[in-house]
Amino acid sequence: LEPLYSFMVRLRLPGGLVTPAQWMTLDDVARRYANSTLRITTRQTFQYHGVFKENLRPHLKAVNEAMIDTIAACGDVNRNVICTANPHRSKAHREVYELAHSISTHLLPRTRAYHEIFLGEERVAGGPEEQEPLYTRHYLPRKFKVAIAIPPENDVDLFAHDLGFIAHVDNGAIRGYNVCIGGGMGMTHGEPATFPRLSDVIGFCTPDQVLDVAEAVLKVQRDNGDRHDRKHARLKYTVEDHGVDWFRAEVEHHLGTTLDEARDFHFASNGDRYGWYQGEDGAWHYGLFVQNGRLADFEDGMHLLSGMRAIAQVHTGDIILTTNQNLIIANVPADKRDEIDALIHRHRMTRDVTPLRQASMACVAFPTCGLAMAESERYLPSLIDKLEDVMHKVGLEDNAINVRMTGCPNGCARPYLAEIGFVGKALGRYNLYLGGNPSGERLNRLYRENIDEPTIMDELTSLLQRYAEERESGEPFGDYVIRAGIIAETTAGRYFHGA
Ligand code: SRM
Ligand code: SF4
Repeated sequence: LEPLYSFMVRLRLPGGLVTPAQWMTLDDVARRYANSTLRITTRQTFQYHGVFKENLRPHLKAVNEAMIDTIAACGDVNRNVICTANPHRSKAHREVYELAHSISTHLLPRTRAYHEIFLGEERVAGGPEEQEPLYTRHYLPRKFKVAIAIPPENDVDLFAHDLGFIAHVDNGAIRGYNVCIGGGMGMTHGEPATFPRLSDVIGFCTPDQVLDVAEAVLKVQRDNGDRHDRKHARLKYTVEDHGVDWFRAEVEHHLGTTLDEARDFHFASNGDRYGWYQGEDGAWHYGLFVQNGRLADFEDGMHLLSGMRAIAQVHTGDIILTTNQNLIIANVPADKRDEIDALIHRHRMTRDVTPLRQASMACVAFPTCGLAMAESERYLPSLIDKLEDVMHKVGLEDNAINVRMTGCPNGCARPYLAEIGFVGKALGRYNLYLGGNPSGERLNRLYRENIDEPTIMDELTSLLQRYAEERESGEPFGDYVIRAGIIAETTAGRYFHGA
């Protein structure tokens, strides 16, 4: 008798767009082959949990029939390419969405193994001659992540990824992209040689150079990344070891040309927009808050899964996932808004959600993540309840403070960018980090180590009270704690653990 193996399935969905017809399939698959939930991830795609081994093939086949795959969603390859959400908002948004697809396709492994193993394609013996043109025989030293942002929005946390492109928009048209290299979040508790790092801007390229630049950066990492120590194998350490100038020179060597001078840019926020808003062409979009990305029919009557299914049945636009684990019902004609509103209402898909909760994010952690040291997705909502009470008492109920939690230091919810970050150490115990900023451009720093909920509440109650009394007009919490001397600013990843 075989153990009841159960899998997680992660889709490749560059830019996070799903048509209503695809949504129906993805929903069917969740109910038939998984645990009847859809989980929006921090990389703008879906994960399924609880897929039993016997259901794995039917699951992937069904998804494939909806023109979606899971290729390179995991592994030492280029992962799901993320971009500022919603191609229907403007011409520039459409362009970066298409670019996310192009980069994903360009950097996709060529192997047919996926089709052979999961989709029933005839199996062909591989051999040394069957080499990946880009990845060659040994693939990359480690995962590789690409993000594209359109300022002033930094919903993708542009500086958290191995490679980032910041669109330079002039008169509504994208003239090119600042190129950023060397971001990453993961670290290991107690190992200061591992640290989160923000990427560096190394220059500017034109839109038609982007694929070549992406390929060049990938190749520099492929050939120079550390293949001996997986904890030191991400591109961020290659940049730390060799220097930013060396890395840029290597990229330029592959390109056969130099990158242009970086352009100025300004990011205002790394959050999402909620409720109804209009795009450039007048069409409407509805940003729906999905707590920690979990779409399910909850026992308290909030039926997010069935509600979205009902919406997909009547919706004529698209549905877009965001990198903050939320979704957008996009491209809604004005005369369809009431119908969508009625469905949102009928399925109780929104509540009075505070700005604090809207700005919160948690990774999956227990029960499915094998690397979790503490709860995250299942715990953060109740901690937010308590923090909401404090916010209310000190008169901050209308304020958003970016709160993120992960069950271990791998950083899947990008907690080291949060104004208040919690990182699991053991069951019920977290490291508390302070000092990120709401535009996702500054790392936070460890404030208290290995603390339980009563201590978390004591610490944050007094800090929030001080913040309410002492903050300057418009000053975000993350800036305040630095100005008030509560925590020192982290100026670079290598100083994350001190100095
Ligand atoms: Fe992650 C591993 C979940 C985004 C850094 N991540 C995992 C695994 C697969 C655990 C494992 O290896 O066994 C988790 C599966 C949990 C489960 O039960 O579903 C997991 N990561 C997630 C998701 C679902 C978090 C979420 O709640 O949304 C995100 C799915 C991404 C996707 O759709 O592709 C997710 N992971 C991230 C991010 C954020 C991002 O990409 O923007 C990071 C930090 C950025 C970075 O890569 O530096 C991240 N995940 C990691 C790491 C640490 C990597 C490192 O460099 O140290 C691991 C562990 C590893 O790779 O060894 C990991
Ligand atoms: Fe799992 Fe850790 Fe990622 Fe959370 S941060 S999903 S606990 S690997």
